[in-house]
Amino acid sequence: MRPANEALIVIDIQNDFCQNGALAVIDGDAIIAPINDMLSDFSACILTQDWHPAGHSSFASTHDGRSSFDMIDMPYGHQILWPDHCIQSTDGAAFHNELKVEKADLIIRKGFRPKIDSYSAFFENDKTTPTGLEGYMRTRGIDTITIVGLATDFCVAYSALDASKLGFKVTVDMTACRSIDVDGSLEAAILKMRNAGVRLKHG
Ligand code: VGL
Ligand code: ZN
Repeated sequence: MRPANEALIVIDIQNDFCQNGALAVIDGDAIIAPINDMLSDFSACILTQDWHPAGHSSFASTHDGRSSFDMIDMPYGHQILWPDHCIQSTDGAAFHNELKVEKADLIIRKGFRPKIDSYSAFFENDKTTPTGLEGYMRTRGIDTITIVGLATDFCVAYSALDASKLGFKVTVDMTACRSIDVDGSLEAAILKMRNAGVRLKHG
C-alpha cells in the first residue's frame, strides 16, 4: 500500500471515452484493468468525471456551422470543439462498469459550467476557476500525485501541468493512459509535461 501522502487521480474513465462512446479514445478500455489494480494500491484515490450540461459551449453542435475538432476562440482562449459527450446523467457520462468506483474517496465533476470547458482536475480552462481539488489534497496532507486515465493529451496532461504548477510531485503513468491525438496534441502535451518536471512513467 502506498503511503498516505500519495494520491492517485483517475481521469474520466467514462463510457463516452471508451469503446463505442461519443468521443471514444482508441484502446481506452485497455487501461481499466491496470487502473483497478492501482486503485487497490493507493490509500487516497480520486476519480474525475467529465460532466457537461446539454448544449455545452465545448460541443460543436452548440455553434452554427462548426464541426467537431474545429478550433474556436473563447473569452478564455482557444477551445477545440468536441462531439457531444458526457452529458450529465446520461449513460455516456457514467463510469465504465468495470471501473472499481467503490475504491474512490472522492469523485470530482468538471465541465459543468455551460460557458467554460474544464480539462484539468484542478482548474477550468480559464486557468483561474478552481475545482476545489487543491484544497482537498492539501488538507489530506498529500504532496505526491500519480495521474492515469483518458485522455493523455487533454484531461490527463492539463491535470498534470496544474498539479505540477501547484507544487505537487507528479507522475503520469503512461501505461495507464490513452490519447485522442488531434493535430499533434499528444506530442505537444508530452513536451509540456516534460518541461514542467512531470515524471512520465513508461513501464
Ligand atoms: C476530455 C475532451 C473533452 C478528456 C474531456 O477527458 O480528455 N477531452 N472533454
Ligand atoms: Zn468534455
